Amino acid sequence: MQIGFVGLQYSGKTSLFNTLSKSASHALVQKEEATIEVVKVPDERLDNLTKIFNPKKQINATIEVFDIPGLRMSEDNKVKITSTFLNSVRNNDALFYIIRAFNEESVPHPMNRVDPFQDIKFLETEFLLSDLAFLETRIEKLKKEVQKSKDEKLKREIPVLEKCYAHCEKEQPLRSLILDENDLKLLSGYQLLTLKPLAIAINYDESSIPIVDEEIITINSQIGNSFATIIPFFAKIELELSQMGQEDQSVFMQDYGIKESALSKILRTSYELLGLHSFFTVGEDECRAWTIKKNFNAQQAAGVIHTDFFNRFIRAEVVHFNDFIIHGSFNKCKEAGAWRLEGKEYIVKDGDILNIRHN
Ligand SMILES: Nc1nc2c(ncn2[C@@H]2O[C@H](COP(=O)(O)OP(=O)(O)OP(=O)(O)O)[C@@H](O)[C@H]2O)c(=O)[nH]1
Ligand SMILES: [Mg+2]
Repeated sequence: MQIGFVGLQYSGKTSLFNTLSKSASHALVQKEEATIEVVKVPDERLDNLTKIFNPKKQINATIEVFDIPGLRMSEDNKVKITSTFLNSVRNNDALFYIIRAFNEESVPHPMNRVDPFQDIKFLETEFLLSDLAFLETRIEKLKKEVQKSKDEKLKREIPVLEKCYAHCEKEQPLRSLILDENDLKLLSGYQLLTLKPLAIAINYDESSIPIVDEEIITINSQIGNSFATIIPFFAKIELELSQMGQEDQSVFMQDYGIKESALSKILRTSYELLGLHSFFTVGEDECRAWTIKKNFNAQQAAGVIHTDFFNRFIRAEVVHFNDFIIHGSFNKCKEAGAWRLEGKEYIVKDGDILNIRHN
């Protein structure tokens, strides 16, 4: 799963990116000019399991974060979207607009303003235009092809694309269009930008901390029904925060009145946007968190561990993390009836500890 940081130049994308990478793993991959990093998802439950099982290693779930260079002013004094930029944006499962709300004279804004709402609108409009242009071309091309080939499968695409086009024409992002599973499947290859799950992360000054909740309410009402989650963060102080030990961090956050770190907000929001959650496997060798879609059944979850586990699935032994902590061991869980054998249709819950029986 990959999330992308998208925005105008100097909005704080790399600063935020660095707060994530400082506090996490360091598998740094350079891709063209943009940077991708594999970020460990912190999970206290997994830390607890590691304390109990004392395995050789702990493996956290990971998520890939893509820091895309921002849009800048070109020679003709306009901020223009480039195809390199759009291609970088397309490559993500979910987008985070990183929006500037901090004032800093030494850092220019490409349009000489500090106005979060206008910046959000700018990005939304550009992405809508990109989707519109794509849909228009695609519909035209499909119609010609269908006329020639009479291909029924291609023919079925046309009304779905036309529905999308009409929605974009009303200046509404595709995220807000009701689409069924078939529509979504058909559209999935197209990487439409306004269909991607979206969060808007706004970068405030530390002096704005006391008024940030109000600010977010205002911006929420300004953007209306755009189906995006808005989260505030404070790049400058959070960078300091990410370099501290855990205890200092909590003292520091309390002093500043920061309720949750940017890292935690970004990862939590990513899981929500993408409809993900975690299950665990435990043992002497490793305690590990695995990421799955919320509707995955036991067999699909087993397949995330290993394709053989999917193919040769028999049953899953299941104990929920909370029960495990209450009872203290698998045997005690069995005695208490908190240990279960589930078949492949069982929908795995967030925090389940699984052991897959296979042949
Ligand atoms: N005062 C202040 N400065 C900030 C804040 N966030 C970022 N900056 C500064 O703004 C400048 C740009 O920050 P970056 O994080 O590099 O911005 P970016 O979005 O990655 O920029 P591009 O990659 O060029 O698109 C740096 O000098 C930062 O130190 C903030 O919250 N407050
Ligand atoms: Mg940057």
